[in-house]
Amino acid sequence: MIITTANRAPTITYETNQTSTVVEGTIRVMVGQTINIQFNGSDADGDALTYSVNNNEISGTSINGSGYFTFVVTSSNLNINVSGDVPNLLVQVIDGLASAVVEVKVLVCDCAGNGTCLWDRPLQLGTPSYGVVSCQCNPAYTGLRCTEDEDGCVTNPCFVRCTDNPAPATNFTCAPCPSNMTGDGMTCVDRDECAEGSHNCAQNCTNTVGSFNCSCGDGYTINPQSPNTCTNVNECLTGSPCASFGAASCMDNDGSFSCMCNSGYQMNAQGDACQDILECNNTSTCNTTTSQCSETPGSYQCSCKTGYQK
Ligand SMILES: [Ca+2]
Ligand SMILES: [Ca+2]
Ligand SMILES: [Ca+2]
Ligand SMILES: [Ca+2]
Repeated sequence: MIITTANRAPTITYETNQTSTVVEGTIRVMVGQTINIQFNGSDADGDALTYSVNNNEISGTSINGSGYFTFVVTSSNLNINVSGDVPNLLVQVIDGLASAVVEVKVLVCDCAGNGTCLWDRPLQLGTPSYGVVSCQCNPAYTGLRCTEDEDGCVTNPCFVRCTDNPAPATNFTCAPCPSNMTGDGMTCVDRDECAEGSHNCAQNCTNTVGSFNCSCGDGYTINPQSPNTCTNVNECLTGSPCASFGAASCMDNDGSFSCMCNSGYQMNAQGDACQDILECNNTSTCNTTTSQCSETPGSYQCSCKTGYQK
């Protein structure tokens, strides 16, 4: 007599290894790590059991005959595309006729070591059952997976030229301000060359935006061959600056000129005119016994008194 009974389906349970972090039934793993799980199938009929992972949809997964599961988690193994169906990580045990299936929920952090894993949604890719979490990139990095060097020059922060600092350095470096300006490279303002003493004017300096101008004081004029230097003006060559002095001649000097009274004249007390020297006031000018002194402009004459001759 043959007794037949209906096949009873197997059951399956699992334990993650000690190193896996499991939160609310979901394994949290960093890219580069390996997940190991021991699956335990049992069958009330004592049938031989075979384990499998869902049709090899996910690269890097394997399970041996004892139910020991391995998943080498790399970026390329994840097999989650931006578009298209997201696979579920399913492990199956079959007794030849019936099977039991269990889903392993996995969230992966793939921030290239340059960011913080945002384990809470929104996800970067996939589903809450099998997905990649978003990254909060460290300041020097950007991109979905924090693999790109953030361009510190995007906001054009420099006055002249911006150079991005390569990660892991942050921010940017500004070229120096133009030589005629001063500042930190982000902000450049006109230099006051006159106030800071960096001008090369021989005499007077006047600041301008972007440069400065040289000028000369009275008695000097800008040297056309060297506009920062000043040359003496020869006032004696222009007009007759001593005309008001009368009998005077002009003597140029560096920065000015003087009016010198001609021979026979002397400067008056006010210093503004040449007056005739009254030689006859000096009794020794002519021999008063034999001659008569008479003034002439700029000189004098001794004329013989009656009874005398030269
Ligand atoms: Ca950068
Ligand atoms: Ca200036
Ligand atoms: Ca002069
Ligand atoms: Ca005289």
